[in-house]
Amino acid sequence: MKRGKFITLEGGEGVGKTTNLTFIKDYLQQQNITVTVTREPGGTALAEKIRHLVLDIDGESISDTTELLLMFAARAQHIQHVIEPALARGDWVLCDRFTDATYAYQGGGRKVSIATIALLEQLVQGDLRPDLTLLLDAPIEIGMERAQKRAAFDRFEAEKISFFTGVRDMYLSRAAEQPNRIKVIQANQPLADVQKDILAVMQAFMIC
Ligand code: T5A
Repeated sequence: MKRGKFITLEGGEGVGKTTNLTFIKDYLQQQNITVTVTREPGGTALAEKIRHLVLDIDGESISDTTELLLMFAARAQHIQHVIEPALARGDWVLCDRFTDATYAYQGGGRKVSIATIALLEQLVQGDLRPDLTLLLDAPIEIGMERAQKRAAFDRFEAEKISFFTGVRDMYLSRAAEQPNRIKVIQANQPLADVQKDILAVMQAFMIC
């Protein structure tokens, strides 16, 4: 069985990852590809419990190290129980956030050392890296405005603008370093235009 491809969606708060995940899933299914759709933190029962702990705005305060380890604990479980089995049986895995989010939020936002994140990435993932990452990028205020309309803020969304500036800068600097894998999509356009750009990236990826 040919191993599947691993595609991730990334970006700041409210940029449209969840909305466009469905669009990409539909496109892949039209190409007769079996798709496993999942998300981080989360994707298994245990990892979803960790998600609840890290997003809960009313829980006890969480240290930066605890937060980092919880993200990777959830990821280890997710890789073992969902991502690797799906790729091995030939599914394409479409994941709403992955380790680029850890570099952006814990590295760029919380200022945790990049070397520490890289160490945990190697420990938890071995050689597993996404084949393609779509980074939806929009000015912070636009994403926050959309997120605010949709639901009450979680523990990350309640952070200051300087935190999100660090997140966005880290995402964009990773995209500049890894242009073959990370494709930046301008997410502050009308949805139809965002999806036109996503489609162009997906079509180019399919013929590679
Ligand atoms: N996290 C995660 C870490 O800190 N470290 C990690 O390692 C990982 C994996 C997870 C949180 O955890 C943090 C990052 C996050 O803070 P989440 O739910 O995955 O949380 O992330 P959110 O960004 O909070 O997800 P949202 O659901 O808020 O945002 P989305 O998915 O980007 O946006 P979406 O699709 O829900 O759209 C938001 C609204 O905008 C509209 C949609 O209809 C919706 O109402 N919209 C548009 N409106 C106009 N024009 C467009 N082009 C639009 N696109 C979407």
